[in-house]
Amino acid sequence: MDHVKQKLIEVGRPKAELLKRLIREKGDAVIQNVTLEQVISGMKGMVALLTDTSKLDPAEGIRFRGYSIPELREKLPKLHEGGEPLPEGLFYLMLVGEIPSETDVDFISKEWSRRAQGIPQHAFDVINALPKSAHPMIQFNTAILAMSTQSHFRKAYMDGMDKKDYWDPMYEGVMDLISRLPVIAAYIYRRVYHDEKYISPDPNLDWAGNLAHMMGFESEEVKRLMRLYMVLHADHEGGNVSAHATHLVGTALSNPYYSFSAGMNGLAGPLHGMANQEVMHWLQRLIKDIGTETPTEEQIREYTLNTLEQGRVIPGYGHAVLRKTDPRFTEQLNFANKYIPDAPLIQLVRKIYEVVPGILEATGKVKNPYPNVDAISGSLLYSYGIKEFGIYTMLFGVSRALGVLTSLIWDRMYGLPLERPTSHTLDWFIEKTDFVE
Ligand code: CMX
Repeated sequence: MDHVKQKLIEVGRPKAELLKRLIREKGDAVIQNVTLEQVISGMKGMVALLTDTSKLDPAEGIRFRGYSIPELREKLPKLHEGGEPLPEGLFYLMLVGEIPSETDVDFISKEWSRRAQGIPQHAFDVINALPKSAHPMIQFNTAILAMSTQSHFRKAYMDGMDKKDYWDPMYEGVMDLISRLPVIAAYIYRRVYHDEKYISPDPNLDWAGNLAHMMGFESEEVKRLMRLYMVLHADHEGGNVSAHATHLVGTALSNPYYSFSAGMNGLAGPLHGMANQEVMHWLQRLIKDIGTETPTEEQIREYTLNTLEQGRVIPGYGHAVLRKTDPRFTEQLNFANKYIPDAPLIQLVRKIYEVVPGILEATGKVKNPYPNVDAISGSLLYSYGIKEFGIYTMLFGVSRALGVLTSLIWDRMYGLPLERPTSHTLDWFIEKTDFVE
């Protein structure tokens, strides 16, 4: 058994016992009252899930196992002095709750590199069967489902495995799946945008560096950007659409491929991960309509108001939980300010940041007028030469696997049951609230 798995057992078994005791002794404790508005407005703020990997504070932003993003950038192992942390280290942290050593990170890098070689040929065949014009998220998700023929979990279930051991084949499947996503994503990228000129993985590279390499970007700068991107998008507690969908489907004991695929279908929505592509369309139209890459604040104001008047949202702004600027936006802006301060799109992003929050605030209804992670991520990728917007959500998906699949292992470690909330008709809500029509 590998040492990461061994560590997971040491940490996981006592916690699973603790949870059982907690339910036994405190199962009838009331933890929250729920209002009608909460139910109907997307269950915002309703406590409904157990997720250990990360926690989102509305005012402070995300913490991964208690560590803020600046703390992660300081403490997680890096390949180079002053470089970005390796996503492998964040995965370890989310999985076992401790900052990994360089040896741990090196082990995961090598393990993922080894497992990535096992992608079945039919995963590539199903991608090739789709038209190149199919959105990369369609191709990505189709390949994810196709790879589920190799599910350890399904096999172990059919073999009659004891349910307290479900986490084990889940771990194996998750390690396989995460290892293979960069290969699949790079394959789709090269297929759609680079005449099917594929680049083989380099077993000596780290997970994110290898993704950049297989996409055709050899510079250390792009690899550094890819490490940052993969760390920043990895997890955002349990209630966001991609995490919640992955978890929900997993509670039916669906294998990690089915579960993650559900999450990726959610990520492909424009209010969630696809917002990074929407932002680029919005910026592109803004530049075209105004006729310059350097519009004035007044021109941005007018353009923004015009978008709102058409009943559309300003992509990259707002959040269901956060009530301040997303620290993932700030980290990316800091990165851009350090390495590419004069890039035209970065200058535009900065200017928009000065104008849009005031306008959204003035509507009186937008609860968070500030930018989220998607307001800058595409501009950053674009400025480094990754200009094909269509793959931005897929890159988000590769990263999001780290968090949601780690949670899936923990769901089985905890033995969480089938999720099955109750629904009611409109008449029921009317009656329940003594509403007079
Ligand atoms: N532009 C215009 N209107 C916005 C807005 C924005 N950026 N953000 C919120 N609003 C509107 C909502 O549409 C809603 O309007 P109605 O009452 O007319 O329906 C109102 O303000 C209240 O919404 P809210 O409570 O502030 O926001 P929600 O929790 O309902 O939605 C989110 C959150 C992210 C879907 C929303 O802010 C949005 O649509 N933003 C733009 C899309 C985006 O950037 N999504 C990416 C989020 C991060 C991620 O998951 O990747």
